[in-house]
Amino acid sequence: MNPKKQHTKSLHEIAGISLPEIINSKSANQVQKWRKKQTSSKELIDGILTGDIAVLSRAITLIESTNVSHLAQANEVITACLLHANKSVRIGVTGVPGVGKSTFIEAFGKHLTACGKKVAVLAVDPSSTISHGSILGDKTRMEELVKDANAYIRPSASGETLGGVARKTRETIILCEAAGFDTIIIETVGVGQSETAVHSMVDFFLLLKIAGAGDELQGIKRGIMEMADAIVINKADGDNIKKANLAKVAFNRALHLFPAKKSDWTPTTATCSSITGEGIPEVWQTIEKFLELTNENNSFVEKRAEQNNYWLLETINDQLRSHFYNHPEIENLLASTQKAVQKNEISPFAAAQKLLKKYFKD
Ligand SMILES: Nc1nc2c(ncn2[C@@H]2O[C@H](COP(=O)(O)OP(=O)(O)OP(=O)(O)O)[C@@H](O)[C@H]2O)c(=O)[nH]1
Ligand SMILES: [Mg+2]
Repeated sequence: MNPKKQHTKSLHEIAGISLPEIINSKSANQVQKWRKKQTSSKELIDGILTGDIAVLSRAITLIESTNVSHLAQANEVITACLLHANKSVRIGVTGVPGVGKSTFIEAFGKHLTACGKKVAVLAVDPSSTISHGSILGDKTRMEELVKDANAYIRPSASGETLGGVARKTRETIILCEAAGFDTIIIETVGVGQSETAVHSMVDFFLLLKIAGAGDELQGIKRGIMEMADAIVINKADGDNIKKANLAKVAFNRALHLFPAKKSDWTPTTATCSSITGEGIPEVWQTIEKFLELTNENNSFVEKRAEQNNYWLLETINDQLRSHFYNHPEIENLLASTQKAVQKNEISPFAAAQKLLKKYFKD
């Protein structure tokens, strides 16, 4: 800072409460500025709407916070952003660990930004809810996309429950859309309940597979295939191309056995290589066709409305459940009641009734 300016400034300081010399006034100013930013919803909202990535990240951190005092502000920001969201396509990418989801998203994301799109990549990672880690490692798999000015990558939120993590991701989608991202990609690992959660927050659900030894249909959960709008066989490169094409035919045949989708969309199958980039533009063409159809027959907006309703009920269920289990008296009684039920001293129904009565009385 200009010493002269500093001198003048100090003239206005009230004697006795000036900053100790040991504090660097520049960093003190920065901290003050940052604190101020943290508390102002307006600044967060304005920053998001102008596409300021640093502000967007700060707002997402606020959403992810478990501090109850942040909840009201988070809700204020989300509500303001809602008006500006929804002008996007949300794509879910799932598949077993190692199938190449992150590598695919890197290639696909680069293709999209080259087409002039703004891409946000989020994740719902059930393992991070347990380990409290996040799939930060993915950022290293998305080396190119991380550097892309038109892409934003946010690792999975950690949390107590999948429901909680999913809710945060859904709210993060809204903020990203308000910040001008028109394509939202959500990666989730193909195990457990996370697919259902992701399926209910995206417009298009993409299942990644790799070719096996002709037994690809085995071990694949019916529910996941039923959710898929497209099955893409990844790693169709080198010696794998022939096997990938065979797998594609097998999946295509299997897909026809499922009932037609509400949207009238017929799920497609394709092959691609996330390493060579072969087949990647075609995946986007498929999604464009999907958007054309679902916008024409209105199923796009209908599905989003249904999803909103689903998340309303999900959130209520989630919060009621956690309020019940975190109730101090219930916490105390639950263990002894469980023991009594196990020993057949009381029926599960009668025991549940007793606990619920206790809960509702308080
Ligand atoms: N040959 C080939 N290898 C690929 C392709 N896509 C991904 N891989 C490799 O497969 C491995 C796993 O890829 P990831 O992108 O990390 O897979 P993932 O599905 O995101 O894995 P998780 O996040 O652990 O669930 C990496 O070594 C990639 O280099 C591809 O199209 N062709
Ligand atoms: Mg990954």
